[in-house]
Amino acid sequence: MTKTLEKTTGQQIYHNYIDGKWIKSETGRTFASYNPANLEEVVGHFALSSPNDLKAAVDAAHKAFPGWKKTPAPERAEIILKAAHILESRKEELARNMVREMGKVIKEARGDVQEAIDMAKYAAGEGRRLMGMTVPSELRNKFAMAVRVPIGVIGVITPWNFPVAIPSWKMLPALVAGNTIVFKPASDTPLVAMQFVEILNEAGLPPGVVNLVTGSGSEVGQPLVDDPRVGCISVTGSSETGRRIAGRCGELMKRITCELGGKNAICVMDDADIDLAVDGALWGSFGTAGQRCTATSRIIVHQKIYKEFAEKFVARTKELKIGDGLDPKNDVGPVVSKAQLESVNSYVEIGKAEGAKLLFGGRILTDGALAKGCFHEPTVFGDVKPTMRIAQEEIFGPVTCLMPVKDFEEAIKVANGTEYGLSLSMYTKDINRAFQAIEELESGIVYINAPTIGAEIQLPFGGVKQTGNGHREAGPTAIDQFTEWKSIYVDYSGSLQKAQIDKYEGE
Ligand code: UN1
Repeated sequence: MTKTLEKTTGQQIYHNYIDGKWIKSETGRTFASYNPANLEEVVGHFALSSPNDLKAAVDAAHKAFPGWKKTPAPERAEIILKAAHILESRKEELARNMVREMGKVIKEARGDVQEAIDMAKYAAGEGRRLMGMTVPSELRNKFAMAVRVPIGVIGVITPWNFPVAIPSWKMLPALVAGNTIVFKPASDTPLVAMQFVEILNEAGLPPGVVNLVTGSGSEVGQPLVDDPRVGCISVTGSSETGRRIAGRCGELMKRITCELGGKNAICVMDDADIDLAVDGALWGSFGTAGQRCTATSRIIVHQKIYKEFAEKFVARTKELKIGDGLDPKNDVGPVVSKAQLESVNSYVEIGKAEGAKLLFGGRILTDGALAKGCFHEPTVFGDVKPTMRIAQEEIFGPVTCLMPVKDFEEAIKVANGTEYGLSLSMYTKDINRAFQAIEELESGIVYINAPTIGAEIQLPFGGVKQTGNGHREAGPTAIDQFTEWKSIYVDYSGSLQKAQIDKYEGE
C-alpha cells in the first residue's frame, strides 16, 4: 500500500485506488504510459490488474453505497464543490501531465481540466435540486409524487482524448446523485485519471465511494461489465467497444449509456462569411489533432465558393505549427500512439486510392525531434464524394475532407448521410436557412456559424443514430443517466380508494 500518489513521474509505479487506499495489484505486472511527443519518455508504470483486483474495487463500492446514498445530497455536493476548487488550484499540473500522456497542446489541456471544473460546479449545484415531481391524484386525500434514487455502483469506462473532462461528466453527476463508482480509465492516460481520483478523495469522499483500477479491457473492463452488483455502465469510446459492451449489458438487463463515434460536418453556404468559416473549419478539424468525437472531418462547401474556400483553408493549414504540445507556439500536437498514427495514415492511402484529391499533408512527420513522436501532418482532401470511406468512417486524426455541393438541400443531405449523428454545423448569414438547418440536421448537437467542437457542459451532450443509445451526458440530463425514478402514492383518506374505478363507478 502506498499512501499518496507521488507527484514525480517517470519510473514510479502507480497502483489501484480501492477503498480509500492506493493498493498494489495482485498480479505484480505493469504497463507503461509513454509521451506521444517523445516515445523515449515513460510517463509512469501502471498496474496491469486482474479480475480479482477489479472484484475488490466492486466490493468496496458496493459496501460504501448505503452510507453514501444516505448522505444528504447537499452534503455530497459540498465535496464536489471542494473538488472544483482543488482542480482549479492544480489545473496547470494536471494540464501538463495530460500533454505528456496524450499529446494535446497545453492550451487545450487546460481547457480539458476547465471542463471538469465547470462540471464540478454544475454538478455541485444539483445537490440542492435533484428535482423530482409532484402531480395531482385523481382521488381526494391522496398525494402523488416521484423522486430520484441512485442506481448503486456505476462502472465508468473512459477514453484517452478527454482524460479529465470525460471522467468528470460521468463521475460527478453520478456521485451527487448518490452512486458509488468503479472507474477504469484508458490505458493511454492513467496518470491524469489517478490525479483526478486523488483530488476527489482529497475533497473528502469517504473510502470506497470512488475506486480506480487500471488494466486491460479483457481483465478489468469485462469483469466490471459482468459483475451483477454494478447497476450501470457509462462508456465513451469506439463504436466497436460500445456495441460489444451494450450487447452484454442487454443480456444482463443492465443500464448502459454509450457515447461513441462521430463523422461531424461543417456546411458552408455561398452567403457565409468565408473567413469565419475557414477559422472554424481549421479549429474543428485540427484541434486536438482531430482526436475528438466532435472533430470536423467533413467540410461541405457550396460549389460557388468551393475554390476560394479550399485555397484559403489549405493556405491556413500549411501555417499550422506541429510539435510538442508543451511548447505554447505549437498549434497541433502528436496523435496518441504509434498504432493511432498508423491507423490515421492508412486513411490517407485509402483516400488516395478512392480518387480523392490530396490538397495538403498526408505524411507521417519524421523531421528532427518529431521522429521520436507520433506526429501526422494536418491533411486536407479535396473533391471528396459522400460514398468514399474517408467521408463515412471516423478517422480520429488530423485528416479532413472538402466536399463540394450544388445547394443548401444537397448540403443537408450529405451532412446527414453517415451512420453517425453527433455534431453538425451550418455557416450562413441567412436566418431562414439557419433555422431550416437547425430543423433538418440529424445530430445531437447543431452549431450555427461555429465549428462542430466546443460543447459546454450545461447542455446535453450526445448523438443520434450510431453515435449513442439515446442517453445524454452533461446538462440537466446528466442526472437521468444515473438515477431511477420511484413513484410514490400517499393515501391519507383512511379508507380504501380504487384508482380508475371509484371515480367512474359512482357511490
Ligand atoms: C469528445 O471528443 O469526446 O465539444 C468530447 C467538444 C468538447 C468535448 C469533446 N467540449 O469538443
